[in-house]
Amino acid sequence: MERMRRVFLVLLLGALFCKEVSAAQHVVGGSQGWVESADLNSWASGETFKVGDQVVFKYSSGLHSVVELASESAYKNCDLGTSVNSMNTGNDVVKLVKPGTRYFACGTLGHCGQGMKVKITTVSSSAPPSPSPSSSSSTPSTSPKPASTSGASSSITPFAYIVALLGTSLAYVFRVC
Ligand SMILES: [Cu+2]
Repeated sequence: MERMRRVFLVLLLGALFCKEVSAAQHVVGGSQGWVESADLNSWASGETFKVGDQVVFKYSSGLHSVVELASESAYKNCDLGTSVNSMNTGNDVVKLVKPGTRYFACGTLGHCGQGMKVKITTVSSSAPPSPSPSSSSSTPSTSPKPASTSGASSSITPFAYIVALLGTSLAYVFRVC
């Protein structure tokens, strides 16, 4: 029973991890949101944007907006005339569909010049942060913790078998998502 529970827990954690790896949501500015006072540069440099992730702009609709700019120079100069897209719902979701850099600024007069802009560089999602990309090395990486917490040493062999099975299924899960 105890063993089944552990297996279930690991699978559950695997599924949660899988979900996080496959699509993360990045709220621009963190808890502050899309506002002039947020340090958006620092926020962006602390995030890793991957293909499939979403960027969410949260703000008071009417006070701000989101304008996507076409180029680095437009971004630098706050040239809002080059906008390729604009949003103003206050909860705008942008999906990152391919690697590359995208430029966003606030459309309210003067806000971009005050620093209300952010550059999002998306990287390919083909390299997950998992330390074990191959299924053969994923088995030992998942086994030490459960094996060491197992009380009876006589149960290690069947338990190792379960862990091996688990490793394989986890590898399968990761490949699927
Ligand atoms: Cu603004």
